[in-house]
Amino acid sequence: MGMMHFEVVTLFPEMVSTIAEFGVVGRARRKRLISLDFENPRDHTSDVYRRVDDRPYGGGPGMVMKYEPLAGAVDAARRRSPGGGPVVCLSPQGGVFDQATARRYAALPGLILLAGRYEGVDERFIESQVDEELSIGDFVLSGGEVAAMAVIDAVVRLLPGVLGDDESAARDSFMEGLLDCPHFTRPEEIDGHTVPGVLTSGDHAEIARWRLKQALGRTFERRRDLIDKLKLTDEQQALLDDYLKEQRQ
Ligand code: 4G3
Repeated sequence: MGMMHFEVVTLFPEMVSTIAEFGVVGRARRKRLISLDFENPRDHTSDVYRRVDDRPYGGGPGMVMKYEPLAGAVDAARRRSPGGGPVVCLSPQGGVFDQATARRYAALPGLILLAGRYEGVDERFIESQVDEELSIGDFVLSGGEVAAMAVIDAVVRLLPGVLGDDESAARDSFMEGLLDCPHFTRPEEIDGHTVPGVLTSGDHAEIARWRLKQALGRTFERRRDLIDKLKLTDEQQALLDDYLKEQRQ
């Protein structure tokens, strides 16, 4: 089983490297299930000021990342990537990242993530060297680093051997495409708040039905767009109708 290799092209490698120390991603790296390396465009400048950005043609506010330092950095990252992999630029102009994209990336030998700063990247570099532009959501960040970290985390969790059996990201097919059900842990009563009785009943079939019903109800209430994408089975539709009926009582 080949380890997946991540390269991040960034002006702030120390910022991104923190994810490789902690939690699930940290453990995956220590187990050699992934490798993570960085390339700084600043190390691919040839002028005395080590300039990585410049003013935009046409005028206006902000700065644009220069082509040449990015080209040098991405070339170095490609040379280090054993099985290759696409160059993905994190940007608000990209298609929106989702679990399906995470699954597609998890099947690749590697990923080269470009985390831009300033107002963005010279468009000629995107046209000639970038395979995909990707956004983690409709909001603006000061740089692509936090977005790159989100993508790495979501992908690493899907790699074989990364999660243990009880924390496995695999969800049964009934729950796919739905928001998660509510969770509770000890104590059974706290500040007058109790745990739904079904969860302490020991009836595992009834617990599974309750969880699916909650997942359907919460998804309907909070994310109608996700429900509309699904083709509910007769059983799921009945559970959702039950949930909505109980809410109205
Ligand atoms: C513009 C990604 C801004 C162009 C990056 C990079 C938000 C996201 C930036 C560019 C970002 C996101 C840096 N902000 N929603 N800022 O994924 O290439």
